[in-house]
Amino acid sequence: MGEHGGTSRRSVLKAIPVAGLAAAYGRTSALRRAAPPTSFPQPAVAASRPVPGVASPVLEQTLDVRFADVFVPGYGRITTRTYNGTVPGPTLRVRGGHTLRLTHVNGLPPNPPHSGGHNTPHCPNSFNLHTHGMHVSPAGQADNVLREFAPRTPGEVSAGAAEPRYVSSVHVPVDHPAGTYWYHPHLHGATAEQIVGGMAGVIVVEGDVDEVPEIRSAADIVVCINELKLKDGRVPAFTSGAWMTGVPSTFTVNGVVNPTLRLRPGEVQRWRLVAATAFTALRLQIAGDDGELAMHQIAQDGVTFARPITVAEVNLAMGNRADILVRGGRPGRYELRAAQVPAPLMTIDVAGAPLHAPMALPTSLPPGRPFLDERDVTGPDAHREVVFHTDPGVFTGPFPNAFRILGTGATPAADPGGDLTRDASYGLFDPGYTNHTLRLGAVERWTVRTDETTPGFNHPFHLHTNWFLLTHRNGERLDPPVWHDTIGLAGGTPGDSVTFLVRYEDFTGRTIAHCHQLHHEDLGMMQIVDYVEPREGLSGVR
Ligand SMILES: [Cu+2]
Repeated sequence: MGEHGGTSRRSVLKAIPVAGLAAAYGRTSALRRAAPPTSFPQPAVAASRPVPGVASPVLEQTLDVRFADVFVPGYGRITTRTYNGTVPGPTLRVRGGHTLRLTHVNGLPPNPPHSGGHNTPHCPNSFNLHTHGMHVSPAGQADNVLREFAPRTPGEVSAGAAEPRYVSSVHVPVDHPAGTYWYHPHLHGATAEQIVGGMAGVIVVEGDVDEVPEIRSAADIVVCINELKLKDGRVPAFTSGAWMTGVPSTFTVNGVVNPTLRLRPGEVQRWRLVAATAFTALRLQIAGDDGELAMHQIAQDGVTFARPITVAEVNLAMGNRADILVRGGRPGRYELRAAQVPAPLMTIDVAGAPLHAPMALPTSLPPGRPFLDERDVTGPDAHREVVFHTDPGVFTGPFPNAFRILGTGATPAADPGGDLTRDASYGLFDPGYTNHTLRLGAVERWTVRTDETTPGFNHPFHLHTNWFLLTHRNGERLDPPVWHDTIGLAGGTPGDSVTFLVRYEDFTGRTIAHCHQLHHEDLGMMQIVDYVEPREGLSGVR
């Protein structure tokens, strides 16, 4: 397999200035786009290219995973599990019809022994690949989060065996919406520890929205927000439920604490905001001494809106993305801040000569997905209601809380006649149990509710493989409804709910729905969904 990138290019994967960025784009169409106007850290870029004998272009990239020493400007040197020695990993740019062909090298040490059951953290040195938000196959070698890319065993290390390599091959449908997605490891039991060490990268699907004249002339800037959990320059091992307590989060944008972006008065930039966070939902604003910069949101979770929506704040739960247009106004310093995060995420320096004619904002956009019609939902079988619920003090040992998903399709209790609040199985992840059988072509309504009384326990709901159309929050209709792949539910607000419509399309296979507060997921707040052909499976909801 050809490689362009991978370990040999580690030295360039950091804070590349404009010239380096253009070089990294190489032979792609990206050279047509306006480059960022000043030096601003951007991840390295890997792009698809024609491959002899293959009908459509392929993005070939090695993702080399091992402990690496990384310098985080504004924090210092850290030692952490990385993709290709950088935080975040390289940005992967494809178009509909292309294929991602990724080679994963597992250069991590052997896994420590584990005896605590599958719903406690385990196998921190195994991983896999999730292409978060993308509508691609969840099966085989594609977006299959039930695979495991294991490291060498102690015996293999002693014997000098080669580091294992694993392949992902993800075909992007030709009509895939153009937008912003991301990749990260998703092995149950290891996800949180790996993501808070910086294992995350951005996927850009290029397409129609990029050709809108006002967007084509705007600089295309990745803003990948990582939440690192570091103590003495390392991620502490996930050995107790209180793991994150007392370890402050370090937030970086493209691997730098509070980098500065230059924006000229009148200039419009397109920012691809990615919440590659594990624990913290981000309520984002841009404010300065002399006022705010408006955010003109053009997409949510990779799906372009019908028109830009001007908002004072953008809410990103863990895993969400938003594409926004920002136009430089009054000169001065502004900060991108998230509520509840004490330090600014990045600084915006509006400076320089004003543009002779301010750049325009588009008035309409090519919508990424059509809306679903609620009239397609018929019958009581089309409604699933799931509930995020925590029971404290259920287990002895370092992980006492039971993080459950109850309601439709809940994992059965070990003792159905007993005290369900103390049950060791009820509503907890069981990889052998199918919580939801979802038939292709069906349109269903889900309501996801939280019982959560603890403010710190927010529970973003994430469904793999298919977007859903959020129609209601707490029973109130959204106008317009918005496509998501992840939707936040705050802790401390028991009774809060979201309602969405979803049509299961194109791909069969077993995958998952889960809470995207990632230590909850590792502890069992996850379900198996099985996408099946229409004639398979039981009729109705299960
Ligand atoms: Cu949760």
